Amino acid sequence: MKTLPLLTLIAALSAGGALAQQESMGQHGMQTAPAAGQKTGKGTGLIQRIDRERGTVTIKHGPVKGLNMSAMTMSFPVKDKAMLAKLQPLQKVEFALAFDGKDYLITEIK
Ligand SMILES: [Cu+2]
Repeated sequence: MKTLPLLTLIAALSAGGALAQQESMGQHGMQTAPAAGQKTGKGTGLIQRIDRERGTVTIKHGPVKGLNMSAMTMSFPVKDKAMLAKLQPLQKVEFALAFDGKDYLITEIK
């Protein structure tokens, strides 16, 4: 039975290989497909307040198409605090909004 350890090793290696392949495919799928329930929309509005520390911006916005949101004033977190650098209160902006089923996130604002 000298060959048994070798066969066991080959079996383990090929099983590990198949697993690694599955994992990389799974990661690939996660990167390309949007998260379940993810929706996006675009809106325009007027900036009311900017919180550079928290990374949020309060916008008096019109209806947001794609997200079923009517006109209102609300605060949104931004994807990257650096996005707030050039914004000023009372500035008119266009923004892209993502909703993951729970939270809103501004992914683009100008
Ligand atoms: Cu709103």
